[in-house]
Amino acid sequence: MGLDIYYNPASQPSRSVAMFVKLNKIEHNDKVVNLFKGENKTPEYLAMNPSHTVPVMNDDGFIICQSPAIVKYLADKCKTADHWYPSDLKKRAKVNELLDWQHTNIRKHGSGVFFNIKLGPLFGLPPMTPEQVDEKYKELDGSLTLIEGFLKDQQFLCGDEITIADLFIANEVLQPTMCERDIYENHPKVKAWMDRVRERLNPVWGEMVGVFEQIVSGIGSG
Ligand SMILES: N[C@@H](CCC(=O)N[C@@H](CS)C(=O)NCC(=O)O)C(=O)O
Repeated sequence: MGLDIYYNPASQPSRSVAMFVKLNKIEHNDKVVNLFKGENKTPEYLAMNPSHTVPVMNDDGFIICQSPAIVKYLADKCKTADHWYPSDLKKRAKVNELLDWQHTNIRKHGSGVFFNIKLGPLFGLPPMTPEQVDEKYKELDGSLTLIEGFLKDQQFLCGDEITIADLFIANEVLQPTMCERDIYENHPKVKAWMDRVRERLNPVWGEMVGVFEQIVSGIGSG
């Protein structure tokens, strides 16, 4: 028993949870779930999470299946450094605001580029038309412009200290950087912020992103 973290390094919310426990040295059991092999659809997994998504946390039988809820629970339970998920009511509300935003905005638009343009062809899907590709990048561009606005002149999204909002949003921004176009061209602040996040979270960031890159390079190669 103990704390089981079910995740897959190719999933953005999974990486955020897995990175958080590693960064904070929270004792846990890594349970990597292979989505390609349907390990998220076994009766045992579905009994934990009928929505068959990763990540899932099972803390001695207490199960949570949404990534931000997992990280907030662990931050409070393990009393991680206050900057991650501040106890100050207003600072915490700002972090929550960005976590809610990322789920329906940058997550949607970053995935829109990464899945349709990078992964689709690797899975044998027909290529998108140039107009469709432009449209996906335009949507992503809108999200990146909003992130530039959130950053203002701060080091991180909620101020000069890193929070769990940076962790989740950086994992979403990462994926479309693996496609052909330079998504930072008109967003130098986002690039500088991503560099800071990587620097702040290494070596954990680099290790997990490395595993993710290996998974992507293996797709479509038989
Ligand atoms: N809102 C969920 C999203 C989880 C999610 O969509 N996970 C994807 C991978 S990024 C997944 O497990 N997909 C497999 C499936 O839906 O069967 C969270 O934040 O935990």
